[in-house]
Amino acid sequence: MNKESVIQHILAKAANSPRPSAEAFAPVNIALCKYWGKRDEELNLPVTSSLSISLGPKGTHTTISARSDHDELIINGEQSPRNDPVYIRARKFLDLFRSSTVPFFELDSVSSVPLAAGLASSASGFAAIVLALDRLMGWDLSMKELSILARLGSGSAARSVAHGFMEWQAGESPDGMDSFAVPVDTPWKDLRVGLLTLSTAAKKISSREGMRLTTSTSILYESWPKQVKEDLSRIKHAIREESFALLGATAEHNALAMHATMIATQPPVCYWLPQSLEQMHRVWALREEGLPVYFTMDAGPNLKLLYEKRNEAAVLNAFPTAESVDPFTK
Ligand code: 2P0
Repeated sequence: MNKESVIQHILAKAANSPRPSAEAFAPVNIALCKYWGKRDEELNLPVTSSLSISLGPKGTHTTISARSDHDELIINGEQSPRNDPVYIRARKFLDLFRSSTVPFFELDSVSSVPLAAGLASSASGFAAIVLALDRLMGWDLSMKELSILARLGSGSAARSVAHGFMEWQAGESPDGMDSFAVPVDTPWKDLRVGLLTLSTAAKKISSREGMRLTTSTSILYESWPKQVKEDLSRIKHAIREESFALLGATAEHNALAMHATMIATQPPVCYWLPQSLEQMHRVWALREEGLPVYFTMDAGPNLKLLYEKRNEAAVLNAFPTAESVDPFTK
């Protein structure tokens, strides 16, 4: 099964009333229970389910227009050079949606997080393209279908088609029609995420390559699906009960378990910098002193702190460079 046939299947029943231009916003999402490993690389089908929280106003705003002659891609105000990997990936994704009525696109994408720095910019980027395309072409697709299309661009983009908590259900079907994200509809008004950016340099090993190395060579990967099953159920329980300690402890443990599987890869996939470890120790020390703060980390050296509104001042006092985000404002 390839991407083209999945798209054909989804668009076969879709409406079709193109307009000249459309725009959309998709939020960044931070996984509390991570996606790490694919069972199908072509369709970005995951080995396990995962669960994330979006970052409210942080994300990607994309304007897309139909063009008849050639593509025009502007990312963060810059006309990307043709050999830039971000540009190549976006163009390849757009290739999947060209038609005789709309052979080329003009895309203007502005992201409020650094590209390729483990801050999930590709997730909001691909989700925003899909949401904007849906409006441009007048497809009027369901959230499930939009999530499937976004997944074809980047796995984690499946979770960026809506705000709030999103659970990406792994599914079982080889065509991935049952692999999409659904909202976990429980707003948690007092939850906060602190972005502790230690480096914005592009990562040396892409998530795709990191996942490939981990699934094929890490001796610890065997236990990952079992870990996710337990963590996912704990996190869903924590969300239902608004139990912050359970949410924070499970999310932190899940992130560390994911990084352990990566580090046990040959050659090692280690996204941490010395500063990352230093900040982890600071979080643990603060917790020992009684401040309920936890962290999660993705495929990069930066920490995302988890805490509640009532402890926001204390967390920002301890981490003055952190940017505090209320996930449930837009
Ligand atoms: C996540 N990450 O659940 C995990 C945790 C990074 C660590 O999803 O190859 O950019 O496009 O499917 O989605 C980053 O991987 O990878 C990611 P592709 P993606 O957020």
